[in-house]
Amino acid sequence: MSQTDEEKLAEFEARIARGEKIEPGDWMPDEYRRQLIRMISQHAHSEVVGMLPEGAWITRAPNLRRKMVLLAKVQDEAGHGQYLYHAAETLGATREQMLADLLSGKAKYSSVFNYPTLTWADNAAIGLLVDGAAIKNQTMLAHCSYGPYSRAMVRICIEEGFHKKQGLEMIIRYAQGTPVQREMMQDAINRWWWPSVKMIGPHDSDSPNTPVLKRWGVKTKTNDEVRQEFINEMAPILLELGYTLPDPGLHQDENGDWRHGPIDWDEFWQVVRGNGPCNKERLAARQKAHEDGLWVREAVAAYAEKRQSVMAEG
Ligand code: BYC
Repeated sequence: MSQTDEEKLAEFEARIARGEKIEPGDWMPDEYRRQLIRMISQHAHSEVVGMLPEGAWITRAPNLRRKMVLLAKVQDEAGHGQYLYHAAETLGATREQMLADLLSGKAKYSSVFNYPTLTWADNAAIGLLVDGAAIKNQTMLAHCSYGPYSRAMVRICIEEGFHKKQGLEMIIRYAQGTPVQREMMQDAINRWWWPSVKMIGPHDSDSPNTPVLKRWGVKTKTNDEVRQEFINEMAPILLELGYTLPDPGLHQDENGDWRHGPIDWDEFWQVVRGNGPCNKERLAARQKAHEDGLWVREAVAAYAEKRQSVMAEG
């Protein structure tokens, strides 16, 4: 006898409660599929757009070692985009549609990549703060209920760990460096602190997707919980190194948690809506890359067609 939708839902939720992974061919509620496609495709876009701010410094790295590290990091981000687009494809999303939505400006990607990288030290700040915030969120997502996303997150988190360490290494070096180096690093921290705090997502009271994502085991923590973990880790590291943070309200409470002051959410929503300092520049760069890559797509398609006809001829 075939199951009703209610029975299927009950079984789906029981599987999640038992800690089982949901796999691509399994029954899932339409809303679970929609939420995952939304989140995973936004995540993929963030990785690909996220290559741009640091990528701009590859030709200007201060030495060969730094250049090799940065090249490896940016290349990792391209790989993360690939895993994530594949994970979204397992849910029925097409690569063409996801890319069309990114290039037309319809799709969201992380707000944090819409700020400029003004000095070399910005790469250090991105490594520690942006990758650090991403890791807090992604370590949680590595335990998520959807198999392909959780497995992609395990590998991505390992690589992000290296990204964060290379950022921290530079931040430590500059703390011990000349006054000009320390000042350059402090300026980068001042500019990347709030975008990193905000990239974790709006306060729980303004986060419409969190309840359903928690119910179905995609998120296991709320945005504010992840943000608290991030600030608790970062504030002592940076203060210990002699840097300051651009938040006059930052303080440690009686439980040892580092509490932030008020967050300028209007600025965040402006960036999310496309009005940040670099939104237009980022989209233009992706559009140009897509146009420049047309001959590669055509060559791959022609090769595939030729191969198929040769195989058919026997
Ligand atoms: N930027 O209900 P909420 C990286 C949107 S890249 C823009 O809380 P949710 C790296 C949100 O989409 C890693 N939009 O949403 C790469 C929603 O709008 P829609 C980036 C944002 O999904 C290169 C609305 O606001 N990480 O590591 O429960 C170099 C309401 O929000 C943002 C990921 O993508 C934002 N920051 O929670 C270096 C992780 N925040 O879609 C590093 C995957 C929120 O309903 N994503 N919005 O129209 C997630 O974990 C979750 O989607 C979020 C938001 C925590 C980001």
